[in-house]
Amino acid sequence: MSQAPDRMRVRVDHPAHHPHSEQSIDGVALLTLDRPEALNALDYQTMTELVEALERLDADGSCRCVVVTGAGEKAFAAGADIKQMAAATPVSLTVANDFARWERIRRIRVPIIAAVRGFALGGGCELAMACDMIIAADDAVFGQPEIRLGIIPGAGGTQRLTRAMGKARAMELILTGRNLPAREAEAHGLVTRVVAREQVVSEALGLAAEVAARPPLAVRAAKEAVNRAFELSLEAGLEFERRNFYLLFASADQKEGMAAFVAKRPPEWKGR
Ligand code: DAK
Repeated sequence: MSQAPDRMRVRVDHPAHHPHSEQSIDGVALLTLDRPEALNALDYQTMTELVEALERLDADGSCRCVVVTGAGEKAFAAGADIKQMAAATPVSLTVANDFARWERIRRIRVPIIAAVRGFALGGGCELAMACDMIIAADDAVFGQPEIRLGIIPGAGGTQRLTRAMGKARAMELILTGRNLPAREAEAHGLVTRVVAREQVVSEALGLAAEVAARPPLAVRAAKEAVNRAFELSLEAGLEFERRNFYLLFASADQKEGMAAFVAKRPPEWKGR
């Protein structure tokens, strides 16, 4: 059944405390793909809301880390919306320029953690891989089933899965469309860690709170540098790392971090 078009499909929360502890989670935002009746399939509206929410949070200096998860029992996201995509033509895809939204996710500077329960298939798997880390439930299932629909992954699957797991494994998954259970995904380096289903969001929020407590300029530089490892030659990547390393010595937070270490006190970050 389709929903009323005016219903928001991405929920934005700013939890004040970690759900299972007193830990403050200042600076952490939780985005929930909220279309459980369609297994959070990423239709145009959902993708637009997701990208706009991420860009708003990225522009807001008080947000230091974002967690993205899926509502309901069954899925993080079961892919792009097949019903919406079925009638597409090369021309309609070119006009819609859907790839631009995915490109905008790639440009988000604040770290993003995917908290994956249940299915992360097709575009859902690609969205999780576009995030910086993945916390997976033991019932999580990853996969690129596009081949079974007569297409191939379109939002980075052939590239990111291959970089994460190597050619031999990515080929098998993409050419067969086989689902990959969480433990196998963990063994092959696709996910940061696997936890019990009930703990996925709290684990991701806890990790996000740790990242949010680190000096934000250094965090952003580190995210950017790690991502360059996938795009640059080793020489260019090392050069990029070194330049950013030098640059951070112009920040108040570098002075503070090192002074606090020497004085044996906790640092107070300024984000400058
Ligand atoms: N799209 C639309 N509706 C979906 C959906 C999807 N991907 N996945 C599930 N649903 C809907 C089902 O149609 C059903 O709706 P009703 O029939 O009740 O109205 C409801 O969610 C519950 O699903 P099922 O009844 O199928 O639930 P089951 O537990 O039996 O099966 C399943 C769960 C995950 C195995 C199954 O739903 C399934 O196979 N889903 C499709 C998975 C899939 O093939 N995903 C890849 C889609 S292709 C691009 C960016 C991205 C992409 C392409 C281009 N550009 C930037 C241009 C990505 C492409 C894809 O992701």
